[in-house]
Amino acid sequence: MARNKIALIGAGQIGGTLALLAGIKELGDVVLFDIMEGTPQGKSLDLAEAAPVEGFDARMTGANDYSAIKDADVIIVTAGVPRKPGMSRDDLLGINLKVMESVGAGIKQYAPEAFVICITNPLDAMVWALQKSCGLPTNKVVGMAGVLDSARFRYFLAEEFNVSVEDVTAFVLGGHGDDMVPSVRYSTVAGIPLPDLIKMGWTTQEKLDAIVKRTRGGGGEIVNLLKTGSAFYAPASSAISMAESYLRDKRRVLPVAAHLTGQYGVNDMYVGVPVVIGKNGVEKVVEITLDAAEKEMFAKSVASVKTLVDACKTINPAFA
Ligand code: A3D
Repeated sequence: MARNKIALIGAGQIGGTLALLAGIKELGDVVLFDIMEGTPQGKSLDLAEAAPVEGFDARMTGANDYSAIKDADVIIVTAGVPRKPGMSRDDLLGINLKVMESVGAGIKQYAPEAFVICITNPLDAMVWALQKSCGLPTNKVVGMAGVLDSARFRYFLAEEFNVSVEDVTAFVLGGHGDDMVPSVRYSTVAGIPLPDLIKMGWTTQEKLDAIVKRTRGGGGEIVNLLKTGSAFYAPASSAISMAESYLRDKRRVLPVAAHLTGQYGVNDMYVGVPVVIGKNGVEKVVEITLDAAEKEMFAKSVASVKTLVDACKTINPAFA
C-alpha cells in the first residue's frame, strides 16, 4: 500500500512539531515547505535522523518550491506570522492574508485533491480566504482551533477535578478569539455534565467561570510567557488528530472551523462547530441546540469573525 503524503506549508514552530508527530504516528511521508531557504531542509534532515531512534518509517523532505507538495493527501498550513505579546490575532490579518493567497495558489496547482487544515491566524478569516484562493470544495478545507481550545478547557477541568484528562470531554464553539464559547452544559467528566458536578458539590460556579475565562485567554497566556511567539505543541497535536481522522476514516466528532451554509444561522463563513471528519473531509455539521445565553455569546463571536472576513474582502475585492 502506498504511503500517504502529508505536506506542511510553513516549517516554523508548529510545522516542525507537526512533522515529528506525523512521523511518530506513521501517518505518511512528510514534505516540509517554507519560503525560508534551508529551514525546511534542515528540519526535515534533523527529523529523518530521529526516525531510527524512534523507529518510524516516514520519508522527511524539505522544499522551497510548491512542486514538492504534488498530490499530497493532507496539507496543513501554518505559513505566516504568529503573535507577539500585546498583539491580538486580528493584528496578523494584513500580512497573513497575502500569505494565504500564495499558499492557496500552490495548493490549487499541485494538490487539488487534498484535505486542507489551516492553522494560520486570525484562524476563521484565514481559512475562509485560503478556501477562496485554492478553490477546493468547502468540505475539504477546514480550520483548526476548536480541538485546541477544547483541549485547553479539558486540561484545566482535569486539573480542577483531579481526574484523568481522558475522562473529560469539553465543547468549545464559535470563532477562535477571546469571545469563543466554551460550553459548560455540553462538557462532562465521564459523561456527567458540568452543571451536575456543581450540584454534586464537586466544584463551584465561580471556579467554572474562572476556567472558562482562562480557556478563552489560553493562547494569550502562552504568548505572554514565551514572549517570542505563540503556542505550538498543543496546536500541532490538535491538527494531527484532525488529519488522522481523515486519513484513517475515523469519523471523529471534532470542533473545527467549518464552512457554514445556513447552519447555526451563519452563511458563507467559517466558524467553530462540531463536525464529523471522515474520508470525504467534513461529512456532517452537527447542529446542537443553544440556549439563550449561548446563542448570544455565539452571535457575538460570529460578529467578530464577520468583521475580519469583511476586512479580507476590502483588502482583496476578488474574494467578495
Ligand atoms: P512560526 O514559527 O513563525 O512559523 C511560521 C513559518 O511560516 C515560518 O517558518 C515562515 O518562514 C513561514 N512563512 C511565512 N510566510 C510564508 C509563505 N508565504 N509561504 C510559506 N511559508 C511562509 O509560527 P508558528 O508555527 O508558531 O505559528 C504559525 C501560525 O499559526 C501563526 O499565524 C499563528 O498565529 C498560528 N497559530 C494558530 C493557532 C490556532 O489555534 C488557530 C495556535 C497557535 C498558532
